[in-house]
Amino acid sequence: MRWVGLVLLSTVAAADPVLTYTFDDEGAAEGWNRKSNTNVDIRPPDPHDGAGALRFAIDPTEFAYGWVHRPLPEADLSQAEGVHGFYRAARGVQGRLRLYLCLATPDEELSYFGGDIGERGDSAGEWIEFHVPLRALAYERGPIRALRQRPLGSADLLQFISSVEGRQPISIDVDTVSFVLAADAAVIAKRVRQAERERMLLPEAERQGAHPRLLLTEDRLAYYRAKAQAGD
Ligand SMILES: [Ca+2]
Repeated sequence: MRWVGLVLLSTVAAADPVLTYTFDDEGAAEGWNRKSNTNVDIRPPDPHDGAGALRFAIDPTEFAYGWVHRPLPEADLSQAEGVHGFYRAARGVQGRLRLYLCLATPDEELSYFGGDIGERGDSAGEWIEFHVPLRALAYERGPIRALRQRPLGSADLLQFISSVEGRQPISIDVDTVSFVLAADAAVIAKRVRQAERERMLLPEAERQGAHPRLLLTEDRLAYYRAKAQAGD
């Protein structure tokens, strides 16, 4: 029984995120590098939590995308299951928000592993919870071809990148970004999927995203309503 107790304690301890960016400290913008057409601000109104959030504003005049990134801190991320957080974009703003881990190799180019956070149009000015499993990050380029080939370290980067549709500058807020362990990731992922389904069930007039959605025929609508009620 003692062994079981130790396992349970270990499970409880695992409930804390490995690492969290709250963006609440005065110096929270430091360390975030940005593309030339992207600006960073950590004091947008109404952060998701605490005193600040990370706002990055992209001017699409020259490039139809922008990004911010920063080196990872010295932390053991070997047990991290995914990246959890919240994002927000103004109503009517379309485009795809993505997350990258950029792995450094001395004297070589970075290796990029990317995955979707979500459609900005889904936000419509509200905070949207996201979870990107690390196993869902796909290799794009660079000498390191597998994310778990070596431990993540402080030479590696966490990057947020977004495309911009149209010619008007846009801004995106992210807040409370954590590397989470498997015990939390399962609960979070279920909650995020539930919220996605609820957004799909919104009447057409309330939907903001321009991306192709499920064709909600009557039988599919019934299926997704049943799934939403089941909490799956
Ligand atoms: Ca915050």
